[in-house]
Amino acid sequence: MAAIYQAVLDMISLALSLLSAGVPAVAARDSFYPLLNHTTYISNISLGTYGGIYSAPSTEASPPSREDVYNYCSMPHPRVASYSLPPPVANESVSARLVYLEYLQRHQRRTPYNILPGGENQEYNCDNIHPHLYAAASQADAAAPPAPVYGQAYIDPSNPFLASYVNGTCQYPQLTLGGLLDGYQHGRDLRAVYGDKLRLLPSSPDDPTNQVWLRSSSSALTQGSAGVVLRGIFPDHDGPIPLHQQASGVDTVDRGFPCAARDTLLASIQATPEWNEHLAVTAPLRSKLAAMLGASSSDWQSTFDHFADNFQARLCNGYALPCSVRDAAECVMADQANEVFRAGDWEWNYWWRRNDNATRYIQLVEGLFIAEIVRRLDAVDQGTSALVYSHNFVHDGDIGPVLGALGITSLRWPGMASNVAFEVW
Ligand SMILES: *[C@@H]1O[C@H](CO)[C@@H](O)[C@H](O)[C@H]1NC(C)=O
Ligand SMILES: *[C@@H]1O[C@H](CO)[C@@H](O)[C@H](O)[C@H]1NC(C)=O
Ligand SMILES: *[C@@H]1O[C@H](CO)[C@@H](O)[C@H](O)[C@H]1NC(C)=O
Ligand SMILES: *[C@@H]1O[C@H](CO)[C@@H](O)[C@H](O)[C@H]1NC(C)=O
Ligand SMILES: CC(=O)N[C@H]1CO[C@H](CO)[C@@H](O)[C@@H]1O
Repeated sequence: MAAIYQAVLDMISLALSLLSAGVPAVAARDSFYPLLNHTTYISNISLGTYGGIYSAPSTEASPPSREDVYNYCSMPHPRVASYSLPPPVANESVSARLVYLEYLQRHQRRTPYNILPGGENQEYNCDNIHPHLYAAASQADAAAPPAPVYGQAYIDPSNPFLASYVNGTCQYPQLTLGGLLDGYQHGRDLRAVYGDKLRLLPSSPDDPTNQVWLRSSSSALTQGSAGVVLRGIFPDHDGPIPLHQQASGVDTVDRGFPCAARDTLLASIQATPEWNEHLAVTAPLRSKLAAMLGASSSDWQSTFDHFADNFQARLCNGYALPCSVRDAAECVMADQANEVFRAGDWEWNYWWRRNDNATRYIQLVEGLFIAEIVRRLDAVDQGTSALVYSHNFVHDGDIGPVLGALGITSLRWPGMASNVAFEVW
């Protein structure tokens, strides 16, 4: 048992090394972990994106980036070219076989959650992707096979809210074509590593022997990502695949369950002198963006979540940074966006690593989900489980606390498709 846990710990450190950031300008592997423990990281304009990539083509898969580069739009994932065996396996000092993979990933890239309160100066177009939604009787021979309907988003020109919203053919958020193509590549790469090379994955998710467990949050975004990633993993599989979801009112991922203690603790975390210092050093930036984009409400001003989300969604899908709707000459500059992203990184590190109550906060937000993972690992250890592969399609708000729990040195905002692979050898 101890040996297995040691192997799990080894693999956790491998997974962490696969996950995060690098900076060509700063010495490669050190820059994986920016000095996020001080607000000078936010205010120091010369840091730019700290080596991070914030762009991706709109209608093609993201080009693969180096495994140690923080690519917000498409985070590095296991690939045959960069995968390394655990050191004692690689140097043959132990003879071991991979017996279990627990894989977590954030969904792929998408449109924003947060539309600028003053309106958007561009349309979002999602005509090139069809989010399918239909129900079918579980008996294949039932008398009522459904038509494969899909969601075609639009806004009626007479809708009075259009003037201060965003025109186009998307839902917010939704998977984009670029995200779909990235997801397919992600799945193909996992098949190449964990199927072809390490011979762990079965060829089909149909599991009379209960070898495969697939789960998503109750969001269309994670479900759409699952469909395309799983096609990459199971290219020859025909027919439907069960994607497990807990009831959304009590889901243990994506903050699905109500928890007053969690909300109270977050309020106290966001009232400390350090938190207030980060608001003070960003006051000039926040007030410029508020005036330009009509974003002065506390939703937009109390954290960098909304600005970062809005800018990332544009840059990760081939659009430009926003301009004021009233004055087309007044636009968000790259330096401003970079400061927003650095502030976002600082906040994620503060929430999940640095604040005095981070451990308690992780327990309240993610403890139930982490316990589910630990129970699966225990069952594998005790030989009471037939599972060989579990894949969870979740959110940044799940990956962040898991990485905090694992003790990541410093935590940048977990980008699109950021992932953790727990391997049991
Ligand atoms: C931040 O971390 C660095 C490196 O560990 C350390 O030298 C520095 O004192 C820390 N700063 C603060 C404000 O804790
Ligand atoms: C800003 O970052 C640069 C490295 O890019 C560093 O040399 C400089 O000392 C930093 N300035 C401050 C005020 O921290
Ligand atoms: C193999 O690698 C492990 C882990 O790095 C190390 O502890 C061990 O000494 C190595 N064994 C040999 C024979 O090189
Ligand atoms: C919204 O987009 C549609 C389709 O491109 C266009 O016909 C319409 O004029 C646009 N409406 C506004 C208010 O921009
Ligand atoms: C709600 C809670 O647990 N608050 C604690 C956060 O950390 C500070 C400093 O360690 C404690 O004093 C609080 O009680």
